[in-house]
Amino acid sequence: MSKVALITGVTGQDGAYLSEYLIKKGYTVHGLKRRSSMFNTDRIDHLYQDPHHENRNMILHYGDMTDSMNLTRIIGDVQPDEIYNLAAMSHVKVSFDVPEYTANADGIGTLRVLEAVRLLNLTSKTRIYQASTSELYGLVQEIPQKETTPFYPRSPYAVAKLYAYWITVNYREAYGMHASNGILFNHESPLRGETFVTRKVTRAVARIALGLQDMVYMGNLSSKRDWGHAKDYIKAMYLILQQDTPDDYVISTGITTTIRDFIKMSFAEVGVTVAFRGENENEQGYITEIDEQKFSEVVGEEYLERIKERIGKMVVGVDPAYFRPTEVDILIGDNTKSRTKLGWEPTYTLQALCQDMVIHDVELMKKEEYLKNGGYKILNYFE
Ligand code: NAP
Ligand code: G4F
Repeated sequence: MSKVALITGVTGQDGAYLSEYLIKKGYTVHGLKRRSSMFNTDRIDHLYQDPHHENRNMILHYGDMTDSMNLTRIIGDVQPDEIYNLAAMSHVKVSFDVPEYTANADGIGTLRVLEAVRLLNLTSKTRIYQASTSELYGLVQEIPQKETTPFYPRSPYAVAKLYAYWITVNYREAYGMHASNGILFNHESPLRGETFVTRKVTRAVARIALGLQDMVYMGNLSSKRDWGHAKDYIKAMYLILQQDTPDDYVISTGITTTIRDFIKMSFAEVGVTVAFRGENENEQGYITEIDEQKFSEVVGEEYLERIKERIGKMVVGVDPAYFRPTEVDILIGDNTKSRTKLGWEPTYTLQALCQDMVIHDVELMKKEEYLKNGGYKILNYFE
């Protein structure tokens, strides 16, 4: 009998990689998808099977984290061995705009899942993974952060996730449920949402290299993040649920980098050297040099003349509109527990991750429809 997993947030970055990973392991994967006016299944289209297909191993259900009744019905119908609760309004800056909704979906949504499992008498059958976050550390109380570091959330998103973290611990202790938190530090990939900082940068680098746009406006360039590859991090989620006893784990690389340095690394992937001058909102990044051979190999010789005209010109500016009311200045995780207890370790370096994203975005932006439409799909618009 194959194992049955239910993934909330199946259409997101992690949901897509995790679905693929579990299907390869022989699981039947059920995914919770909220209704939208467009399909919004781009990340999982290659896995989706038509309902008329026999013996499907990927099945989608309409549902929403804000609707207890549908969650309870779906969990009752699916009788999952494992639930991966990944659904969330996951953008920190946007959570300041929609704090009540964020609390409902990210905080109470987690309670709804746990309570459904309890009410359906599935506590001894169903294991639960809760997508907790390094944002819980916020105004960090210790460097690096580990499982015992006190939390100090700095956004409505992080406060909602704090509730989700503790309600997961509480259900584990109160009802003996196999419910665990993965405290995941930032993880990125070519599937990352376009308004998170790494993807915003790699898309912009690709478009600037191809001459489709002149520059990009960013927010705080000095904050530091511990970035890993989502493909590594979803493996940790799986491992957490395979343990005999439930527990909470930090998943991180242990290396932290500024946004500024990630921008430089991303331009370097296409052979473009960028230097910064100025401070705070007056800081600017401009092109100082071009490695013509590298640029030609990665982007294409036909784009070389245009980018050479940009030497000495500004390609990165700062717009305070992207600053957050309260910022998380530095995140760096100590992954000793996950290494020793789960046997997990990251396989991608930051440079390999950056290269994966930049090359993907160069190819994406070259596609005819992006060029035809100008590809102006929200780069500088939101967050
Ligand atoms: P993501 O790409 O933003 O995906 C979020 C998923 O949740 C999407 O499928 C989204 O559906 C769904 N969703 C949002 N609100 C919902 C609602 N009310 N009902 C049902 N589904 C809803 O996020 P991710 O990067 O894959 O992250 C997965 C989880 O890990 C999230 O809980 C996030 O907060 C957490 N996390 C992420 C990171 C990271 O660095 N990526 C680090 C730590 C923790 P749509 O496709 O319809 O929008
Ligand atoms: O990429 P970000 O938006 O990610 P953030 O806020 O760290 O949150 C992500 O990681 C969390 C794990 O720690 C997850 F829980 C959460 O769901 C999400 O996936 O921003 C990273 C940093 C911030 O300091 C931000 O101020 O980049 C800075 N930044 C600078 N300019 C920018 C920009 N962030 C965005 N999104 N856009 C900018 O233009």
